[in-house]
Amino acid sequence: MGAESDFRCGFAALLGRPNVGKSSIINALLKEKVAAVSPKPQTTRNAVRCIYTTASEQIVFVDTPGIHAPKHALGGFMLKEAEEALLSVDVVCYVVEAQDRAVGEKDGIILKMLASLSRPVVLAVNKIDKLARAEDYKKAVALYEKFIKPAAVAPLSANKGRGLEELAAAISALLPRQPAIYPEDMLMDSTERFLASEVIREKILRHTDEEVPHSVAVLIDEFKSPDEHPGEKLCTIRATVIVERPGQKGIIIGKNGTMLKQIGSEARRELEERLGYKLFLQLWVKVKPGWRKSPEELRRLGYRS
Ligand code: GDP
Ligand code: MG
Ligand code: K
Repeated sequence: MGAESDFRCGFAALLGRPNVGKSSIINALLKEKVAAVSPKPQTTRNAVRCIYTTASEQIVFVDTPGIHAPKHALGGFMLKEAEEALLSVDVVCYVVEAQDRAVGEKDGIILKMLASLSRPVVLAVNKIDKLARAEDYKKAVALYEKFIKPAAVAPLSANKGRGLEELAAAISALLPRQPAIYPEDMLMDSTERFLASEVIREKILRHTDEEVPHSVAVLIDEFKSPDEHPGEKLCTIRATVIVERPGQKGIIIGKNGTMLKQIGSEARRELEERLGYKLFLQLWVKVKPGWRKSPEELRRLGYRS
C-alpha cells in the first residue's frame, strides 16, 4: 500500500470538565494559540475546531463546551451542544487529570454520556507533571475504567510538552483511512469574527476575578476587514461586552475607563498579530440582567438552541 492510502483523517471531540487542560493540549499540539486559555473555567463556550496535520494524519479537534449540569438555560444549551458534537465525531478524546482520585459531578455526567455512545474513547490523562511518582497516573485510569472502556490511554503533560505525539498517534489510529479534509496549512476552522470575540473575552477573563467570567459575553456588532472591503485600509471591529450586573460593568470599565482601555489594547495587539493587519477596535459594555437565562438572548448572541 502506498503512503497516501495509509493517511488517516477524521474528527475528534475534546471533552473534559473545565480546567483539565483541553485548550492547553490543543495549543501545545498546534504550538500556536488557537483556543482561548485561561486559569478560570468556562473560557471556551462554543465549539472551536483546531486542525492538527502531519505527513500521515489529520485530526480535526472539536473543543466542545464544558459539560455542566443544566441548571439554567446556558447550561442546557451547552449540554445539548456537547451531545451533538459527540454524534458527529469519529473519536472522543476525554481529558482527565492525573491526580484525580474520585469522580466529580461533571465527570459523572460525561461518563454517563460516553457509556451510551458508540464512539471509541481515548482517555487523555493530563498534568502528569503534578505527580510525585509518574506511574501514579494509573490510579486515575483505574478510576475511570470503572465506568468506560477506553480504546487507548494517553498520559501527558500539556504544559511540559510530554506525551503529545503519543496522544495524537492514539487518536489517529482510530480515524478512518481517507485523505485530508482541510488544506495542511490550515490551523483552525473558524471565522475571524469568532476569533475576535474569543480574544476579547480572554482578555476580560485575564483581568477580572471569579464573579465576572460566568456572566460575560462578547457580541461583534461590526467587523469590516480589508479583504471584504477593498477600499478600507484598517480593519474595524466594534464589539459589545455584555454582563449581568452594573457592578460587573464597573469592574470591566475600571477607574476612568483604564481597565477597558487595557483590555482593548491587549486584544487589538493580539488580533493584529494573528490576523495580519492593522485594526481599529471599539468596545462598549452593556448590562443585560439575566441574559444567560433568556433563550432569545442566547440565540441573538449566537448560541444555537
Ligand atoms: P480547559 O478549561 O480544559 O480548556 O483548561 P485550560 O487549558 O484552560 O487549562 C486550565 C489550567 O490548567 C491552566 O492554568 C493551565 O496552565 C493548567 N494546565 C494545563 N495543562 C497542564 C499540565 O500539563 N500541567 C499543569 N501543571 N498544569 C496544566
Ligand atoms: Mg478551554
Ligand atoms: K479554562
